[in-house]
Amino acid sequence: MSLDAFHNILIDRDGGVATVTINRPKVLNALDTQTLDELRRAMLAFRRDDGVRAVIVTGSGDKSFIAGADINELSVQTPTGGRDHAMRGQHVLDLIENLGKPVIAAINGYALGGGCELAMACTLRVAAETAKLGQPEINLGIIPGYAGTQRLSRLIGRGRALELLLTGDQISAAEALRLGLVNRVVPAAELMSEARKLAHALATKAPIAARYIIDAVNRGLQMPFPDAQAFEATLFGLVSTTDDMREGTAAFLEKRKAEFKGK
Ligand code: CO8
Repeated sequence: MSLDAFHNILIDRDGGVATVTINRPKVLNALDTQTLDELRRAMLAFRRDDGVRAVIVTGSGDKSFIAGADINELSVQTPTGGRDHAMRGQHVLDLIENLGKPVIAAINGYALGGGCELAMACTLRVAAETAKLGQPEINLGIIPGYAGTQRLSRLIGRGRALELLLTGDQISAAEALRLGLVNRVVPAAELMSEARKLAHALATKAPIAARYIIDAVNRGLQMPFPDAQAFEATLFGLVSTTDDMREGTAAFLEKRKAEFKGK
């Protein structure tokens, strides 16, 4: 992937872990159309690249992860333009959610509106103690448009989601942890090292099993329970055909560490 192709995001590779940094510090890393498109292209490249086993998404600076969609663009939006914009954003977040490899949001500050929505599309969320999360759209006279109403209620439950959506309040990282909106909270100075440690640990796991787990959870949640069970069983059958299954079970029996190849 050519790094020159991007203006609003930075990409870093360290072994099997790719880190994407949203880099628009003057607007607290707000997502405009170009940034969303760059994110889309980066995610498609990661999906194709078998060498990428885990991805971290974070924001530049120490103040903001993503302060939402770019309000300069929202303020002049037409009804059809707004719908298209929302659908483009939803498509990019769907790509992140179903990348087939773990994506970790390293929430280094404000994760508001579209920023909180993007974090929720990630597989796991690690937040700095100083992070603030929320869906403040109602204060702008709008509603979330990147599926925040749906992911938030699925992640933390309908009642808690409605409270955050209707008040527009910002909550602390500690409160987000209590609600289940983030997985872990760490001191700000340790955020990136913790996120990298977690990403590298996940990158050593069996890639096909990781992909099927993400698929079984994400798609299974959209299905009636018996269909989801059948889907899980089918994926179980498929994973049983892999070299990684033979390697993982043999390594256990031989009391050694498994070396997964993603085959
Ligand atoms: N868009 C554009 N610019 C922004 C944004 C944003 N989301 N957030 C901050 N900025 C800009 C500010 O305008 C300011 O610019 P300038 O220096 O030129 O005045 C700069 O970033 C620094 O911000 P502040 O001076 O406001 O910094 P503070 O520390 O005082 O406050 C806050 C930080 C609390 C994060 C504050 O900036 C804020 O409230 N930002 C807006 C947060 C928000 O409402 N986000 C939700 C946006 S709506 C959304 O995300 C909907 C997503 C779905 C859209 C669907 C498509 C149609």
